[in-house]
Amino acid sequence: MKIQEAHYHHYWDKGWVVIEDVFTSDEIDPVRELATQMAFADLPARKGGGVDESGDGELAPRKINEPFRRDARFQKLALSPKLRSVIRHLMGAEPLLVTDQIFMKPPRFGSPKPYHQDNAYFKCEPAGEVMTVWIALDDVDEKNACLRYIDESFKGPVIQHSPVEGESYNITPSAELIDLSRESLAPVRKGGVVFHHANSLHSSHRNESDRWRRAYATHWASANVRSEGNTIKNAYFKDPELAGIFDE
Ligand SMILES: O=C(O)CCC(=O)C(=O)O
Repeated sequence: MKIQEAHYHHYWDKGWVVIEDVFTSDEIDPVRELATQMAFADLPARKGGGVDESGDGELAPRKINEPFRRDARFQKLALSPKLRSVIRHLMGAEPLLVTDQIFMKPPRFGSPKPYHQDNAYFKCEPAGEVMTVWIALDDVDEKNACLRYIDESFKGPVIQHSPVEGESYNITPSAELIDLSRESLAPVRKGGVVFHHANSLHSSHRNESDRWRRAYATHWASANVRSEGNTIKNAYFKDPELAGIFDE
């Protein structure tokens, strides 16, 4: 897998880039099946944590935290040499895995993710060596809630975010700080990957289609990165229990 100059320039001009066909269906399918099984297990017990509820009480999976800790199939995909080679090129440093999540939006479900910068949560410096790598497990377009970016927003600092009313797990900047005239959509096919800078403002809408929208998001930093909170202290690459996986 070789990245092109155009990918590199798009990333450093806009703060994000889509690269198609990083993974084949044979590589994605086992991970997608497993993620879906895990997402439906114990759904009622997980209410209030990564589960969406419709007005009439129907439950749907929304998020799985830290799947990498739970199964070798996630480890294989996240640590695949071809993926790490792209991240290394874009970031200009050796990428180390910090954490991961599965984001799920079943058909006609999937609560919106409000605009945010990942670094408002991570509080890492230098931000240019922190990246989110979002692996599409389905074909994703505008109808089934592709990612949306504010172009060039990564060129500024982390702006003030406040909790969203009734959604304490979401923080977002006030509306006047989000220049929607600079919004771009990032559709991507299954097996493609969206890469974004930690300071890029991004969001996604509800899934309005009758298709699934699943993604495996991995978060990376270089060895130079420090965090104000526990992001780096708790990173996978620092965890002695996972050391054997990274040594392989
Ligand atoms: O999948 C989504 O809708 C949100 C993803 C996101 O915010 C992220 O990966 O940083």
